[in-house]
Amino acid sequence: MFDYLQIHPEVEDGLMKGIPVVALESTIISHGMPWPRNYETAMEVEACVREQGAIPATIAIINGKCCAGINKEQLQLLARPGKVHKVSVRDMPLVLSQKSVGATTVAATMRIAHMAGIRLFATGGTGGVHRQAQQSMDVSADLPEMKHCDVAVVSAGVKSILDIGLTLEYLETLGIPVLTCGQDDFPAFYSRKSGYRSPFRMDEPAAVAHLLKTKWDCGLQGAVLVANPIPEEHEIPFEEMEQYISKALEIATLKKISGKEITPFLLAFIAEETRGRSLEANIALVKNNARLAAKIAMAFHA
Ligand code: PSU
Ligand code: MN
Repeated sequence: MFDYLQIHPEVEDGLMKGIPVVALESTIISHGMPWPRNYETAMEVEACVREQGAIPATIAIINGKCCAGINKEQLQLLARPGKVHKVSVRDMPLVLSQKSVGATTVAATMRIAHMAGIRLFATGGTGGVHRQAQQSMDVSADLPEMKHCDVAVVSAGVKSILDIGLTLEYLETLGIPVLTCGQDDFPAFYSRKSGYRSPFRMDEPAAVAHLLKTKWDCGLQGAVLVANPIPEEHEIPFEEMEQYISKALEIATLKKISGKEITPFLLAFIAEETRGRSLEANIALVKNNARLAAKIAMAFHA
């Protein structure tokens, strides 16, 4: 396994000395945002982690290695338009063996963070159970992967392009604790409220860190999902988002878009429909999540 893992020297040094490290995903850079905002955002997100005293480790697959921590040139390679694969766990062996460039989803990022011994991971939104999954069976590999990785995932909840209720059910089945910070409702990415109550609420980073230690110390393997609502000033109301989302889903059905293409298609369509407002919201919430993940990481290592 270690032949395929390349830990950036700063990250490795941090892990050895017990300095908190926060993993960051790269699909959001390559397939979730347009150039050059994606590159600028990735740099700003890393800076948010550093401001709290932690080390950022952006994760991707480059030149046959699972990289935990990358340099600016590698970040540019992922951000510039070009042939970058969207890599979930299924795609890892292919992209590794062909030595092509891969941006990792939540599932693959979690797995690589787990391999490297990184316990905290910040993203925008995780994948989940899609609407109409009863027919399509479209459930993101992000969910089952949570069973295998001892990593806490900080996200702004899940978008209502998914079925939020079914996603929470699936997480319960997997035995994944879901905590929301600062409110009782589970958040819906662009919107603070989803209409679904969060299974647990935990407001203090130190309390979350204590829960993580407790879970892993007593041998309960797997992830914890920490939901962090988007800051109020960047929120787009749920009802308003719902219009764009229904339209996006209708067009995706008409165009017969499926499989790994569906999430990037919906994200790009919604960004266009909202004339960039959704992109600004997305950037704000990712930074907010990076800060919270770093705070939890600091408390975890205190
Ligand atoms: N949801 C978002 N933004 C994203 C993604 C999901 O709100 O950028 C990306 C993440 O990388 C996530 C992936 O892991 O899409 C899930 O894709 P799929 O549904 O194909 O598993
Ligand atoms: Mn899918």
